[in-house]
Amino acid sequence: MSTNRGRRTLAILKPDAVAARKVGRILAHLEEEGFRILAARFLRLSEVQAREFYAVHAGKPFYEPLTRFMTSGPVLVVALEREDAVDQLRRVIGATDPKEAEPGTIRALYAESKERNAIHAADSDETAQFEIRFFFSEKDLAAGAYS
Ligand code: FUP
Repeated sequence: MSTNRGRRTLAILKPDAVAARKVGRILAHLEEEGFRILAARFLRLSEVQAREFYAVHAGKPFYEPLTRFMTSGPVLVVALEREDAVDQLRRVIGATDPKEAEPGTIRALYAESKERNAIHAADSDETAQFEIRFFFSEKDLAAGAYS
């Protein structure tokens, strides 16, 4: 299983976090929580990419503003590895709305609002597989393997 089910997940540091120069702090936070960076890409999502990436939300009232926001500036896409990666990353980022996020979580610390909430994280192993492959090739991931 080449994407190493269970041990890998995907995060996107969103345009608000990049614009506010929080990238270094967020990556440090992730590393301190035991995640290793397997692969990273700094890019600007096209509208087509954003719509496909968030296709699960198509038709919801926040879909258009969400895809507009996600294409509004550069993002840092990161493939991460640690034990129980998906659940652990969800814990570390906190609730969608930073007002409801546990103190000390990335969204509580760095997000501006529910709409501009600093970081995306895959929400299941299946989604993580899809999202990692959306951005990274097998070669990209192999390059980040330490052992
Ligand atoms: P999360 O998994 O916490 O990122 O949240 P969702 O998958 O429910 O939503 C994806 C993104 O859509 C959120 F990060 C922000 C945006 N969103 C809104 O703008 N308004 C909402 O009411 C819900 C989500």
